[in-house]
Amino acid sequence: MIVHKKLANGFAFIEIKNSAAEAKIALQGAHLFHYERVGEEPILWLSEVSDFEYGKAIRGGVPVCWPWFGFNEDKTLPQHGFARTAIWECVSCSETDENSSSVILRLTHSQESLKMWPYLFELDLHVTISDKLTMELKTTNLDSTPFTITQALHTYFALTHISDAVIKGLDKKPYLNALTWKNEVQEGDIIFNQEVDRVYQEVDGEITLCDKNRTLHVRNENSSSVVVWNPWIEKTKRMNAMKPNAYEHMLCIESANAFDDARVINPQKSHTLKAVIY
Ligand code: TA6
Repeated sequence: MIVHKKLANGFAFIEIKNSAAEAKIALQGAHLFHYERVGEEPILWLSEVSDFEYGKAIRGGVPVCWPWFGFNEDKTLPQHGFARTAIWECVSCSETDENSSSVILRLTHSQESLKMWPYLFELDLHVTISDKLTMELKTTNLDSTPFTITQALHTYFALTHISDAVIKGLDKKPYLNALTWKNEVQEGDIIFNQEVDRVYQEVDGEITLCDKNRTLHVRNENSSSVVVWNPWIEKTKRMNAMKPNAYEHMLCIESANAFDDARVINPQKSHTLKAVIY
């Protein structure tokens, strides 16, 4: 079942249900904000105090950071780009079988986007909902000149408690510590007892998130960078749409093309960032 719905304030989203899982995707930002496999707790974290109104990014789920990750050189432009607060169009909905549903949402250049980023583009997010969550973010250059993007599928995972969380698969990987702007190297598994904001590079394998009652895997394609973020106590207090204890129950593992992993896209060519969560 794939149904188009609206909240009382007109905020539009798509609700997907099949025999394997259910999901919800807002047209604003093509923002997947709910994914839950039958018989399990939700896999994506969603703030209890998230906004659901046009112009404000949903806090949680999978924000689409595009066409830049982090801050733009022009600091008047929104952090993590403009795609996540733009209104996308649903161009395809299909139910492959009783256990798998697929939607494609599209964003193309507009007068508004050209003021912030002077290129002609088509951006598609293809989401497949089954016992796996597959997201493919495809950028096509419709312009006559190459452009460079950085991007991320900024996935917020739901946790039983941050003290139980362990990330495996990044051992010995170099990372930029966004708290100190120093380059470091990961030693062993990642555990959490403080704010963590790291951009890992040279990532070429699967990442495993071990929680108390569940182990999840993230497999990326056409990406060699992964961002790991937990705001911990003090930064959570500074974040909008997060309750003070939110950091205890969320952890971001972001499938990215960020920093050194920026991608140049030539005219009429495409690049697809793919993430599979299972
Ligand atoms: O990906 C980590 C990060 O860049 C953090 O530094 C924090 O800013 C987070 O993204 C959330 O950013 P947002 O713009 O969604 O508030």
